[in-house]
Amino acid sequence: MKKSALQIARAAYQPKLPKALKGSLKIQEGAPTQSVADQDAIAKLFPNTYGMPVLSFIESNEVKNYPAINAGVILSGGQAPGGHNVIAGLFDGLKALNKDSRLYGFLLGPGGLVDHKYIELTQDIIDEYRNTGGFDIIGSGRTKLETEDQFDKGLQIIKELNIKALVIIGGDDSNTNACVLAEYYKKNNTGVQVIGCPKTIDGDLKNEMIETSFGFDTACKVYSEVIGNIQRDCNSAKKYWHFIKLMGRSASHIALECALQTQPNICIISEEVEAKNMSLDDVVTYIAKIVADRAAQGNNFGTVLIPEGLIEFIPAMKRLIAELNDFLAHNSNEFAMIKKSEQRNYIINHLSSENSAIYASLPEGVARQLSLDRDPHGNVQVSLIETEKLLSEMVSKKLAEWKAEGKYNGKFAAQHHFFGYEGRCAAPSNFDADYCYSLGYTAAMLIGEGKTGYMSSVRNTTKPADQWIAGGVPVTMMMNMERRHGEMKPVIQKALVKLDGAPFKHFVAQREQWAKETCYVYPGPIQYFGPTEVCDQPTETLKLEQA
Ligand code: FBP
Repeated sequence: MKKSALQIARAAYQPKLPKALKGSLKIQEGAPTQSVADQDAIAKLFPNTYGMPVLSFIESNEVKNYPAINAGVILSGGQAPGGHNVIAGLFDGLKALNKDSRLYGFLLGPGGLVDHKYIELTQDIIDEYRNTGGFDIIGSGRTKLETEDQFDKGLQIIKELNIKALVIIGGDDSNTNACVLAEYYKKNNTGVQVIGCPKTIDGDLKNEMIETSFGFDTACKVYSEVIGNIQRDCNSAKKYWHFIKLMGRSASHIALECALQTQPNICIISEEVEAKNMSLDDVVTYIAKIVADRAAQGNNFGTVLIPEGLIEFIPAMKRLIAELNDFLAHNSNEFAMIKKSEQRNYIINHLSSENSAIYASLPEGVARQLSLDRDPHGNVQVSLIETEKLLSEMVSKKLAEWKAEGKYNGKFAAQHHFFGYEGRCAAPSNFDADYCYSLGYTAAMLIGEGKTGYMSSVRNTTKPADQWIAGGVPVTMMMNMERRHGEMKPVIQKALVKLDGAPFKHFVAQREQWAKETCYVYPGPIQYFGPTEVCDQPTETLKLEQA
């Protein structure tokens, strides 16, 4: 493989570890835990893994002898920068426990476990991938690991390879499944441990014990670099409004973080739209008003950040999607028989009158996305909906009406962008390189200590890495019951943007000024070498949350 100069130099980077992971360690146990909600239901569904304590690793003088351990690793779901370092940390941690330990990687996601597709990850392979972006070391996939048949098929290969523990690197849905698997393997006395690692650029797998999911830092820095570049272009030519959709399936953490880094003229936060019960027209009016006010000052240019999940947060749309989800889950066979050209009418004729009217009013492409495509976890594939175009077209229409009424006298020309995939496999920032390596190393230590049903956790992350606190959090602690595919299921509670949280409040305090004036910030590209204040900064979100 031909390597770039940066790749070659970056391979030598030694990720920083928390102090406790640098030598012998011991476990400090916290008090028994409870799930975030629905305690009785979750306790009943997870009798073997519910209520375990939070664990922290601390330094120790005691030298322990660990047996050689064979472990398996799976990358699940969307790519996120740093996945390779989780695997490198896991590998180095297992070897530190016992040099004869071995690591197997299941190929292309959870499906690799079920279909018995794997490779052994040797020192040479691991060294090729240290500090690189991507998940290509073993590939990723979105197969949902949920049936006992799948668990049993997995167990066959686990036994064949003498694997003692499985590490699942994934988002909220994948870690939910990891927890179900841990419970199943424990209930059946298989002796197989399951450990999760918090991954997703979306930043929505976080709570009081998981400060951030890995990949969020790098992805936001990549998007902020290009938003900054666009803003400089925009401020130079002064003739376009740029509508920029940002990835993040549900929560608006990415949009908010990028806004904090770049100070755009407008940033929509889906959670606020929902809380204020705004309609699509309200969102359009809000944007159009700022465009018109800037035009009155002679500024016919600006930037709008739009979270990709917006559509699902507009209350009327949310009600429509909820009914559609239930309807499609219960009538999937009949629906599959309907001709493609008839599907839209079929849905219009079967929904309640309010939802039917909203559905019928949507542009063809948006309607098709809402009704047809779901990922294996039942999510609407919002990254395929062109919300940035939908909004700019509606803003343009509204401005034309205002012009006719004499309320607006500017020029409106729009450019559209979607930043998503280009941020998911970037070479991890120093923060993600260190954080991921520490998460993987921690997972190895949890395995060494015989734990199962835990998520690897590294806290105190706004401090230097030396002071980070490594340990484990019971996955059941993060769970609640939610309606999925028309049924109540135990799932890890998704962390949405908190409207009373410091990052959002900080944004609100400044957004009027950013809308009126031109206060753009240009963060520039991620720096891997140089002074700490340039290379090692965590996200603004993390800094504000931990302040
Ligand atoms: P994960 O939750 O699996 O990390 O994936 C997140 C994400 O990148 C979303 O931001 C985006 O909506 C989605 O994946 C896109 O999925 P796909 O890669 O299947 O197109």
